[in-house]
Amino acid sequence: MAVLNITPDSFSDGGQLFTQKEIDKDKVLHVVEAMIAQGANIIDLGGESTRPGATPITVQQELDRVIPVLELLSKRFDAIFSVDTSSPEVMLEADRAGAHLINDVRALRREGALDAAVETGLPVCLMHMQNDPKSMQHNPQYQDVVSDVINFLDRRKLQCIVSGIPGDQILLDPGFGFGKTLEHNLALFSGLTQLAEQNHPIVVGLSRKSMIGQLINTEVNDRLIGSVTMALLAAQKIFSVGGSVILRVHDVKETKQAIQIWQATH
Ligand code: 8Y7
Repeated sequence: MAVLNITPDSFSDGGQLFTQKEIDKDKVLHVVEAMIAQGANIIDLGGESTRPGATPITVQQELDRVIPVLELLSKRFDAIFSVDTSSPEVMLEADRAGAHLINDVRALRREGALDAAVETGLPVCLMHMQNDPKSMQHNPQYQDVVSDVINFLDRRKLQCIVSGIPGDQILLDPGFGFGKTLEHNLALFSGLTQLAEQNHPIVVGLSRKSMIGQLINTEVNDRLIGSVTMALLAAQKIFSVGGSVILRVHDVKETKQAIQIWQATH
């Protein structure tokens, strides 16, 4: 799963698809074509930055950013398009514009989001986040981070099933970096095997995140090797218990190469 930020302010690649304040459609087409050529199966489009402390945008701004780009891409490319959103309006419009998956960092907790997701009939990725992007990194606390996260995802999953989303259309994600200290993130990383034993595909987003920066003391522009290494280790952990994994990454080519080497030698 390749990250495509349609935002002027994302922490890892903010604004690279913008010329002045306008989205550069030729650039988007070019970037996505390359992602697919390099081996991405899923393109995850997001219009709202969820970096720690990010200012929220209006639903209209999010629609204006995401929907035209999604329409353009889904007509042009035969890939799976995922929409990274928590807004019910965006879910419904994204479905009409050709989305195949809803990726919600708030696990469909925003008012109307669960109903909207049900209405689209699309598969959903439920991610764990403690509090919201504005406050999540202010002293996050857990009793036992692995079981707290698994219990949260289990409750959200049951809500989805009760509301009419089939269990086999639900993906789970521990939400690395979303309301977690380094210790929490590392515990969750070890706990990926337990999460995978829930028998849902696991989405893992570690790419360029600050936990990698903390482990190897590098800024965001120097986290490629760390990101690829962690993605590979996460995939191996999940595979070791027979689970399936989707790696959400910025660096498609490099991650794919690492996975290919593993597959060829496995
Ligand atoms: C994740 C995510 C982000 C993640 C899923 C970033 C939208 C921050 N992280 N979605 N989104 N999982 N499912 O660093 O870890 O890309 S935004």
